Amino acid sequence: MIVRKLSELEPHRVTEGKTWISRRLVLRNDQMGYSVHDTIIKAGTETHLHYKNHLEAVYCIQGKGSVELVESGETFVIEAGTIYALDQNDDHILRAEEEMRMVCVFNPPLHGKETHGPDGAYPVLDDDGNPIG
Ligand code: 9YT
Repeated sequence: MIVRKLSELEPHRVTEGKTWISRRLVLRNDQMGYSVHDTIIKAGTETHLHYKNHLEAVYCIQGKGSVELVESGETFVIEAGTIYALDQNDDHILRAEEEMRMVCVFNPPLHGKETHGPDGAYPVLDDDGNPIG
């Protein structure tokens, strides 16, 4: 069994983007088949994301903002107690009115070394952190 505390995460489990900081509680090398992140989205920010190679579910447990689907322009209010699941690898824009705290689950799991491409996607990495495919 794996037991891990947010307050004791090793540095390789913490990654910061321009608009967010993500604490990866479970990663690919834990061999669970998904990764689990506790992510803070900074207040007043806008983030364009398009996980073409991953399915992501995002459960907001704190704060308020919105998510816009780029293709349709449809916008949804996201607040504590709301989950959105990008089941169509949806191209989207996340806007944080307030600081938001999100629990994110990725399938396939993130390795931890990924960086967002200009298109908002992450590559799929193997156990050694090398690109697959
Ligand atoms: C909600 C979202 O996808 N934010 C970007 C960071 C991502 N959760 C990650 O890499 O942990």
